[in-house]
Amino acid sequence: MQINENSRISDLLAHPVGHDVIRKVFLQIGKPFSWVANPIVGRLKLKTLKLMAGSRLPESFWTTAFELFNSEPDRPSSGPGDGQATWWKEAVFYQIYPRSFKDSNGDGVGDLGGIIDRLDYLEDLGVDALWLSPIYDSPNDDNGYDIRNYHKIMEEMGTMADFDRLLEALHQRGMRLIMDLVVNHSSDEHEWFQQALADPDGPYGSYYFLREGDGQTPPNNWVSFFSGSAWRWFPEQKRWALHLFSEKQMDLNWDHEPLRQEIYEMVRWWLEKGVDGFRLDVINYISKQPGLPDGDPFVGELMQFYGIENYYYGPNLHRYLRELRREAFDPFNAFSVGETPGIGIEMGRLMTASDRKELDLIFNFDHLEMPGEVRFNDYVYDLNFLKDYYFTYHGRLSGKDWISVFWDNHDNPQMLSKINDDPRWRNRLAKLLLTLQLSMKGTVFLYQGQELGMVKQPFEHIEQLRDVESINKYEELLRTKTPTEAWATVMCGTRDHARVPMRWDESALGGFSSVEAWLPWPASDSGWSVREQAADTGSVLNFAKKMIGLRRVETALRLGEIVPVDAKRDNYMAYERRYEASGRTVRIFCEFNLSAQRLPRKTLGSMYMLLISNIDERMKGDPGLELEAGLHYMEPYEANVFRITD
Ligand code: ISL
Ligand code: CA
Repeated sequence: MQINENSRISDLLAHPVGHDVIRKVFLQIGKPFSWVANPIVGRLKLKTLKLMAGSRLPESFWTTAFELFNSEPDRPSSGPGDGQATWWKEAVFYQIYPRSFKDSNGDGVGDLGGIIDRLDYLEDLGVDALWLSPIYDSPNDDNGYDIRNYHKIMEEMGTMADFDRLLEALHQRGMRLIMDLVVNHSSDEHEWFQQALADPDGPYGSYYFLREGDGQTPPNNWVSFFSGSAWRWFPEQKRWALHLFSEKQMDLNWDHEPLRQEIYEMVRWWLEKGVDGFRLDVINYISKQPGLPDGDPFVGELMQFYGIENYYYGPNLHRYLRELRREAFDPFNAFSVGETPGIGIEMGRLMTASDRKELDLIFNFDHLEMPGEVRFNDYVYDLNFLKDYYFTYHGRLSGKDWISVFWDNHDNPQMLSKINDDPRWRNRLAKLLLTLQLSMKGTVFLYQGQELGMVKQPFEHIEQLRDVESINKYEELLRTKTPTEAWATVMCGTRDHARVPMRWDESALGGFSSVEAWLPWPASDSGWSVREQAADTGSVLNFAKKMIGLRRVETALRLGEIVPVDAKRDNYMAYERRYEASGRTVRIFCEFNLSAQRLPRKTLGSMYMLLISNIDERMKGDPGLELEAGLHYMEPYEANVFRITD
């Protein structure tokens, strides 16, 4: 069914793209989605809505929206899954940002040798698989997300021999490795782009988006995620080149068949080496609207990035993903997780349902900021929102769907700091977050430092930052704001919070390197290093190990159904994980106080056996008895996991 002016809001919400776009718009403007989801509003026709919105939503917006909705004829599949066991559904992944993990040769930059040195640590932590942020040859304009040579290891990271050693060592330990695949763009220093510049009308010219011009007006109004126009002018060639990210990250033209074939061949080359899969950088951006039309200004203002509706769910996206899987991933039975900014629940299902043969998983980002907020805003994150996100998400999935569970990575300040930066709660809240993540249904992706309760950094001025996004953003803000205001904004959202080195010990250089790191910590953080925490039974690190271990032994935590309990209750989150095995149901009960206040609660009976708690006293003595004796409240940020016996 086509979506048009005569469609009702309920028709729109039944449409995967319609549903996700409307949900996104409500997130963006900070209004509750329940407003449109209500049946009375649902009966309204879109033309009524159009009338009500009047000039606030220009005609061009409606044209853009209808085109986007109607570009998707498919509906997410329903019904049970194929019941096949797959390692990646049960795995705990650990993301390493190699520059900041461990330096092995004293140049201040983390490297492959450093990761090899710390494999015992990772194995002991209990993680099953590593994801490495890019380690390929790169001029490092965006720390390796600008690749110059896909077949070579970045000099700072080591050699191909080091890589082979790492892969072998991991496999010997029964662990797996996935690489970062950055193929929406390449570095401007990549040979393909150099060839394209040498002869823009030759074979490599079509590998990119090159457009003739006068150097004054870019071909369209699209903007870069790293500030300014998305077009860079090359005076010698008299051409513009498209770059959605930094001006050294040139977008590749996936509509050009030879380019796609080169990419598939490169992916096969790595899979032949034995890597177990890939995380695919901004993979939903690879198919651009033909003709690269201007972005709608209304959408541009709303989403903060002009042009985005022309490439975040492009016309050939599904086709290219299927081709990539068929040509490269499937022959090796390799795993894929797509990084997909802007993709909502239903569109995500269309990219990952097991019968669609596209990706295995995606990263949906809708939970990382509260409604109406962006990463650079100063606000407090409310865990009730995270609760609603997961309950809603799980409520919409079928047996063919599976999701990723994450909230920290190299692009985002730590969730822990966004929720409550009072040092009093750091230990307990870090443990709550680990308990929640590791008892949630879905594939867990931990980011380095989460197991230590790492937090945002007290950077003081822009010279301390290295990230191209932060530096460009600061420059851009200075045009309209004072330096103090500009700094305050950058400080809230800078990706460098997540990129400072791991602290291995309490020494000044943190045991990371023998010299000052490429991105030093602005302050010391006594008590929170790996060495200090390893020696402390109450540490976040030891808790993380226990919780990962619990997930490993409790099948219900990995594969069980998730059943929300008292879902409407504010500041309280609880669910059961249920798993049928040999005729009986294993039931695990997880409960969380989402606030910094005590929370009254009903006494749990003796059939609740405590498995883990972030309140040490709860774990002493006979947990069953103590709970029966009357536990009428939960402590601030308390998190418990019980087995329900009968
Ligand atoms: O920058 C954004 C908007 O503010 C993000 O939504 C962005 O699209 C997303 O973070 C993309 O990230 C990935 O690709 C980038 C790289 O800099 C990031 O580190 C990587 O995770 C370009 O390759
Ligand atoms: Ca090094």
